[in-house]
Formats: sequence, structure tokens, C-alpha cells
Amino acid sequence: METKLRIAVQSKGRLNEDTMGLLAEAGIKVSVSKRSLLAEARNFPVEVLFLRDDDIPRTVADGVADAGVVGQNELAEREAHAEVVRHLGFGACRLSLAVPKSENYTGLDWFEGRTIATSYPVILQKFLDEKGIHAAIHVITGSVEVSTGIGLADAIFDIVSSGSTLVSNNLREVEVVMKSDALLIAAPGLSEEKRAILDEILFRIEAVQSAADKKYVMMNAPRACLDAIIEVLPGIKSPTVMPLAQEDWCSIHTVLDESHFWHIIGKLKEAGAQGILVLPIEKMIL
Ligand code: PRT
Ligand code: ZN
Repeated sequence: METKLRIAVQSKGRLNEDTMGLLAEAGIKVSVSKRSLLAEARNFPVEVLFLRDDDIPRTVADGVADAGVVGQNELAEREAHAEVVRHLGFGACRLSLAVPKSENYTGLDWFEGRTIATSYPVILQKFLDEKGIHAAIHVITGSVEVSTGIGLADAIFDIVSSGSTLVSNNLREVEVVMKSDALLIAAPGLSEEKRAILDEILFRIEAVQSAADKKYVMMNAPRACLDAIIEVLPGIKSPTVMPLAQEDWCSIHTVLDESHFWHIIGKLKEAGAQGILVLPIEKMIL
């Protein structure tokens, strides 16, 4: 039987779409029409196991799945021994302590003797122990942000992304305890065949991700301006220069970081570049 790599993916929720999107961009197509627990990729030796995110760290640590995509916060909370293969960048958030806006927060000592509501007791307890703060932890699994309003706790420890949930519940973020994004994790002791499949996926993911913030830029310029233009371009290697039908003119092609783009474009024009075209890049193999 053909060896397949079984990847655990959140069945629904914030990480599902980005995870399936990343697999699709890496050329791994999974039909999820039936929403079954297990789905096979059509063109790649992978099967996807759909789970609640809470169950993914342990399922991978136990080797029931070979790999998984899960929030760093979930992996830390479950204390599961899985290998972190790569940070994927999406699902970014932070785990923070927040107190009612009306409180006069003076520093971590404020939490001494207080009650904190959270769904992440393990991470919180570790943090409090490190800081030498004694506080009671009240574990609840949903709607942590309403805890202070209904008198269940003095403060909360929860996931924050834009911060608007805190604001609408009259809470103020006072301490960021950890930052998190989605991780690709792997089971310990994968067989050589499975490791090879994982490496191929990783190679493809890296190709997609390194292209994500890059643009392919083309422009025309008189040959006399070439040196000045090359001076301005922080390309990957040296740019491609091609002759144009019109003598003494050339076309210059390069790859630019999106973040550099607006900064550089004015300088390119000043240096004599014309007809500048900017194109998205789908994949990039370095
Ligand atoms: O059903 P299942 O157990 O699989 O899903 P879940 O409900 O436990 O998790 P889900 O889908 O909400 O989140 C999955 C993962 O996404 C989390 O473990 C984080 O790693 C990551 N993530 C990123 C977030 C957020 N951003 C986020 N904003 N998870 C939750 N939130 C919630 C947060 O709990 C709070 O209620 O959004 C609210 C805060 O958002 P802001 O933008 O108002 O600050
Ligand atoms: Zn969950």
C-alpha cells in the first residue's frame, strides 16, 4: 500500500480556510464536499483528518496523525510533544491579560489574590509562577470576555487579535503573555517515507510563501540609464536586461519586495525608467 502522510486540520473555525488554502496552493487538492472526518488528496500522498483544534496537538504527539496545523497557543496549552516544523504566519494573535477599564492597573502585582477567567489555564499558570504571582484561575471554555461583567472573575486571560472584543466588553489589555500564529507540527519519529512527503510539502509551502510578498517588476529604459536603475534595484540577484526593438533601449526585469515597492518606484522613474509593470508572483523557488 502507498504510504500517505496524515495531516490533522481544524474542521471548522478560524484556521480551516487558510490551512486548506495553503494546501491547495501547494498543489494538494482535497475534496471536502462530504465533510467527512478523513479526506484523501486526489493527486498527492496525503490524507486530511478533520478535528477540533483542541485535539490536534495530542493527535499528532501520539502519532495518530503524522502532521498537523494548529495555533501555537493550542500546542503550548496541551503541552504535547510534537515537533514544530514551520510557522505559517496566518492565525496571528496574542494571549493577553485584561482588566476592567475602570481599574487603576499599576503592574503585575495587581493580580495578586485576584481571580482570572481563561480557557488557557496551563499557559496562564506558568506565567504566574514565573512572575511569582498568586492568583486563582477560573477555567471557562467560551465567552471568557463576559466573565468580569457578570462577577465571575476580576480579570481575564484570552486571545486578542484586533482588540475590539475587549473594548466592547469594557476591558483593557494590560499584559501580552505570548504571541501566536498557526504552526505546522509533526509527530516524533516519522518514517523516512513520511518525512520525505512532509519535506516535499514544506518545499512547496516555502515556494508559495516566499512569493507572497514579492512582485515581478518590468520596465523599459534607455540603455544610458541602465547603471542608475540597477543601482536603485535591490533584486534577488542581478536583474535581467533584454534588448528592445528600438535601438539603445532595453527592458529590465526583477523581483521586488512589496514593502520596498513604493519607496523605490519614484527613484526608478527619476533614473529614467518608463512603462513600469508590476505583476504578482504565484510561486518562487530559490
Ligand atoms: O471548534 P474548535 O475547537 O476547533 O475551534 P475554536 O473555537 O477553539 O477556535 P477558533 O476557530 O476560534 O480559533 C482557532 C485558532 O485561531 C486559535 O487557537 C488561535 O490560534 C487563532 N486565532 C487567531 C484566534 C483569533 N485570532 C481570535 N481573534 N482565535 C480566537 N479569536 C477570538 C478570541 O477568542 C476572542 O473571542 O476572537 C476574539 C478576539 O478577537 P478581536 O479581534 O476582537 O481581538
Ligand atoms: Zn478549540
